[in-house]
Amino acid sequence: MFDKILIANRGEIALRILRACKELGISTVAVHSTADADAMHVRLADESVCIGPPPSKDSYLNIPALLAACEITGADAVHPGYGFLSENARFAEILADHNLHFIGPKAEHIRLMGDKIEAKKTAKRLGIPVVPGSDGAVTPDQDAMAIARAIGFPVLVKAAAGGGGRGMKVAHTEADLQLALTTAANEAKSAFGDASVYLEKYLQKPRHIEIQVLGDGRGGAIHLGERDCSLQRRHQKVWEEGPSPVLDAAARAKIGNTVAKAMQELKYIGVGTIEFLYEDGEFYFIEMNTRIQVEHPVTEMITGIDLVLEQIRIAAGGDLPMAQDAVTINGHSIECRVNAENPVSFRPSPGKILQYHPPGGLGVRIDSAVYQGYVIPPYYDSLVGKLIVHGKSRVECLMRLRRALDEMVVDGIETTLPLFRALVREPAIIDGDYHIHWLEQYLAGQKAD
Ligand code: MV4
Repeated sequence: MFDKILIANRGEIALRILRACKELGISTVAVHSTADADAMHVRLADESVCIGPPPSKDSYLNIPALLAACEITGADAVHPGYGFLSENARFAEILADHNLHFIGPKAEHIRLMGDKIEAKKTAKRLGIPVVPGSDGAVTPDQDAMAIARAIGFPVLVKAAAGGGGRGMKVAHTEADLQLALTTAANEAKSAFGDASVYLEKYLQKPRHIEIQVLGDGRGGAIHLGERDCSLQRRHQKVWEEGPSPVLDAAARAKIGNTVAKAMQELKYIGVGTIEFLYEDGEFYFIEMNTRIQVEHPVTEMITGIDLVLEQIRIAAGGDLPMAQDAVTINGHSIECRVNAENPVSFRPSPGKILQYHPPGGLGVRIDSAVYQGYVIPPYYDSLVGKLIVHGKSRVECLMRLRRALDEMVVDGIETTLPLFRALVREPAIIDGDYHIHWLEQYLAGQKAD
């Protein structure tokens, strides 16, 4: 087991990792920019190192500074959290070159899943259902039209190096296709340095359902059910829940076992999330994330498995916590990402938190690193904290969420709490009857009112 873990992140996920380390008896090194000197994870870590000025490129993305911090403190492993360097294969390799352990998948798997074309080819080879589309990259001069006709319009042009919604263009008709290809390729070239694009059938109103997996790196892998993340705004998840309101046990077992088997074949190590679009009872693979995700607490609440603790144990050579048939989905969990943003315009609202009262009670969890008097810096994401609620059923979970939201106080800055107080009372949400475009249509309707 590791003696000392350097947490190469900030905010709530740094605190989350720190908690798992403490429960494993592992000492912790916090790193921070000058803007985060008063951050909670710095206060609670055994040691802390300032790694640079506020801009991420000069601090949390500064690999030489992170290596120096490992050297100074004698850390033997690094946990990247999510975002920043968490899916940077080169970082994983550099750590290995310095005899430091990267708590995450093998660099080859990070690289593989970072290329959306290779990821899709691998998924298909491993028996995971994928969206109908081109077999690899298409070039504007290549007969992309024939491929698009075979798929059927509307089609989506996607950047191989994209992901998370970046570098996507819809072509509704043949006339649109050439422009969509050229625009997507040019944008991909300037955004990612790689102009490769591929085609997919455009699914009009799917849900976003992702499967959590855990692999031991030796051919063992289990799935831990799904999270429905369809409520998004501009590709930012807002409300995530598990299990999905539209999946039954048979559908869950079928797709879960398909994914677990694929991870066994890959000899995948650590946590991973396979993202699907789900429409008319069919799953379509779109991407795989090779990191711990913001919304991991939803899975923890319904399975009772501490995903970050398992991530660390498995990285140190440990076995999976249980066999697949011991994984049970108990009750229902919903996570709301409370951001320091105006709830209508979503304009960031950094500043000092004057009053902070988190809700409590049975089945209520707050993953947050803020406190009364904390100043939210303008340099990073605007997450105040994640309100995660669990109930024996979705109805009980919704009622508990409504109570917790009404109890929560964050004064001094604007937050998206009012949005969640409205959503939890919205009939379509109460019925679980929504898709990936539902929230933006709802917000547009609010603005129109
Ligand atoms: C799609 C799609 C429809 N059809 N692919 C957006 C980000 C990345 N995860 C993939 N995304 C999409 N891929 C096909 N073939 C619609 C989206 C999409 C989306 C997906 C999940 C959650 C929210 C979304 C919002 C807009 C578009």
